[in-house]
Amino acid sequence: KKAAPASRFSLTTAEFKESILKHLHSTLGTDENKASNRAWAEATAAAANDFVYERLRQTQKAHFEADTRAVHYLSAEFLMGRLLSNNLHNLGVFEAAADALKELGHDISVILDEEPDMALGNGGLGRLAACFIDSLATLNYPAIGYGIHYEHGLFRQEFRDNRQIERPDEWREYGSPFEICRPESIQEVPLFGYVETVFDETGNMKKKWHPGRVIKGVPWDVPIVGFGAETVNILRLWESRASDFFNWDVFNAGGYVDSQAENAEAEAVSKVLYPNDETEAGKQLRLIQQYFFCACSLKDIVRRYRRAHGDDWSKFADQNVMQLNDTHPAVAIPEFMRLLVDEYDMNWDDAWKISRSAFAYTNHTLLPEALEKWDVYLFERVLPRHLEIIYEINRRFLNDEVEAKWPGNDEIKAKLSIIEEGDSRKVRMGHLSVIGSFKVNGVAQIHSELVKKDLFPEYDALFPGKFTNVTNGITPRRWLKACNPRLSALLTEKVGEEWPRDLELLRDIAKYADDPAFQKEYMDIKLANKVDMAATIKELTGVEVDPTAIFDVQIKRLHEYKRQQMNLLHILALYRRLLENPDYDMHPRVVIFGSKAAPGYKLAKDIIYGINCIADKVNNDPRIKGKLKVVFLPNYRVTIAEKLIPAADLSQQISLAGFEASGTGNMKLALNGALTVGTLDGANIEIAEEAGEEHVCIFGMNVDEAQALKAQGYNPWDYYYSNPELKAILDWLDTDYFTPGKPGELSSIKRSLLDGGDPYMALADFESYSDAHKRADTRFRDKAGWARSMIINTATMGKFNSDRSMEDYVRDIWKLTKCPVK
Ligand code: 26R
Repeated sequence: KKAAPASRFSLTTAEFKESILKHLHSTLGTDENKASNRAWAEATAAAANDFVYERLRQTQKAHFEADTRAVHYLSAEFLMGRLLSNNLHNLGVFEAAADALKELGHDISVILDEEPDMALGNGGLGRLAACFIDSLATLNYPAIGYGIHYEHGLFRQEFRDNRQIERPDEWREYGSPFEICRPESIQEVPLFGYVETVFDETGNMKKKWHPGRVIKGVPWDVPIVGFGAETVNILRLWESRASDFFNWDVFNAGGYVDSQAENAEAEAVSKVLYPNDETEAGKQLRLIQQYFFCACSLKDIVRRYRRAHGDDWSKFADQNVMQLNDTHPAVAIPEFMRLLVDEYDMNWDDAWKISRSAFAYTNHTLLPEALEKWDVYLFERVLPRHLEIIYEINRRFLNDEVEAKWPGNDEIKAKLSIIEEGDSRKVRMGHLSVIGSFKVNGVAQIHSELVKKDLFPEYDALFPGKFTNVTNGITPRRWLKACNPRLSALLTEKVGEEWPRDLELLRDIAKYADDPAFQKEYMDIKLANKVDMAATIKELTGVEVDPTAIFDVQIKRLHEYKRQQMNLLHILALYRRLLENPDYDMHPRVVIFGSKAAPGYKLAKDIIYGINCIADKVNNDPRIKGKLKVVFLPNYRVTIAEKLIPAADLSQQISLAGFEASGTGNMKLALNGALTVGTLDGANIEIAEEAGEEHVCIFGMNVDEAQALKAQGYNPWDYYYSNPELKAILDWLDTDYFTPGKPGELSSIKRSLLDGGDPYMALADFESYSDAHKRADTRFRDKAGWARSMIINTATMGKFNSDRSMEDYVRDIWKLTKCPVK
């Protein structure tokens, strides 16, 4: 049997089988009679790598020879998930591998389950970076992802007595077949110390940084296989180590033990991913992490440029663009200036011109607490020369550009300054990023408007045309083809096999939206996915759920602005209605959560606890006859998302309008057929536009209404006193109904919504939210109407292909040309 036709490798099952066995013997050093599942997985990965490395070599050769412009995607996070299944799909050999393993007596899904997730990211921003590098490789663009080789990715979540506890993630405890160490490209990174002013032979003033420490960055390359495997790009992740160079003195002084302590300190830099999502911690180690990977990456980029162009810097910005994934890598801007001015003796104006033509910045959040600011004293201690450079960037910006536009206006200067004055002076990384970039983009239409209107209005006036939008996207390879094989087969049968590249082709299935035979096929697939998911739920939580119930899904990081607490209130409302009237007219429903809370975010953890306690009560209450179930899946991650998304009926996207920059889970769920219950926020607006309002359940205040209510003075108590159901369920939280013998354990949730002022106005939107769920329930029971809506959702999500996002970036920002690889 031949492999799937998408493959450039015409490979028979027998050949693949032979290759797996060969690697089992000669790469893994084991034998088919005693090999563990893990060994089989590694042998399969090694067999795939034979193809991956060959295409990697060809790609690097083509890029070197063409010497084309490339994008460098700088991101502190890449949330890759598992790689083996994805690589097999993109190589076009998934079927061959499955058949080969089967003949060897193994089920490929069991073997694939051996692989831990590569969870080097928190959520949306990190997963976006992973989708983007998939698309860039698929579209044959020269691109490198640069990031941090965290030893521990996002923590593993467990529940103890219904509360979240965090355990270390061990994704590479016993090595990984998906990365290649490149010691030949190690970089040195200076830190701390002081700056000396010196004068050269011609009397020019120069700054000399005497670092207090040097650590080294070791690059690990993860091959990124484009769909069809024409291009294989790389993701280069830097691991920190003690510098041999630096440790030499210590060794000579006989300080063997001290040198071990130095090793541990240096290794701490890339040891663990900060699990904060949307709240800035301001820790020294985090700033060092950011500087560490930017410094390594820039030196790598400069080395590659100089290999081709020597001392001629005139083409640097023609050959290179550096995209900043949020402000986390913003320190790359002063680092690049330092390289040019201090190390390559360029004058400031020329250096600034090159730098400002080479950086672009993506903003992912408007939340004030997520906008990075560093204390000046901390910055000065860690990066003394960079602080000077930032001051100089700022001085010139304020004196030349701001002064020219608003002469003598000190108020505006204070507002636009990179330095925030006050009790403690701070470096504003967002301002630095805007000033130092040639383009700034938001991640969905409305978000990009708000970036201009509310976050950076004066910058928009000062730099017309700098601000732009690129709506996010998701890779249809992972988020439909690989994760939903049943639906994928049906789609391929109807529209052919090109849809994973050109998702717009799925529009064609809209013509079957009213065809009863197609509706049945589509809904049978949804049901089969739900049956599988029900088994997974049972296995992970012990809860039995009915696959014919509505699967009502909210999966995302836990944050007040995302309003999981509003979902919790709705569960209580349904439960109460069922208790008051056992015949309450609703279709059985399973409310499913997947979410991690930042370890220091008390209220978020209380909300998880609350949902788990309510789940215990609801799931075991015979009075409601199984009509309502609540499931909180532990340790939500990419791999759980891949299982759950194909099984979802409802997609909850319920942030307060104006706060969710885009969302990308919303796109994945809609593509797999789920109907959005959502606010007019982020990309929900564009999803509703594409699918048509009648195929989504929109509720709540829009951005203007939410801003107006806030401005007019929002009082949550008004809603508490005017809505008796809402009052009853909030008061319920003060009792011990869900925490027997321990009243008050859920009170913090109520308090945050009343005394706490309900900052995300959940109570204001509650009634409209509850009505949206009633509409969803009614529509679900209209079998044909529901099938039609699901089909339309799948058919109309073409816009959210991350390939389209990449083409937008290429056209408006990066200006790349494709580099075909033989
Ligand atoms: C500063 C630090 C603590 C920090 C802040 C915020 C660390 C990480 C974050 C995560 C943010 C930036 C994030 O993931 N934002 C999400 O980006 C997605 C991709 O653009 C959006 O879809 C999503 O709406 C947004 O919340």
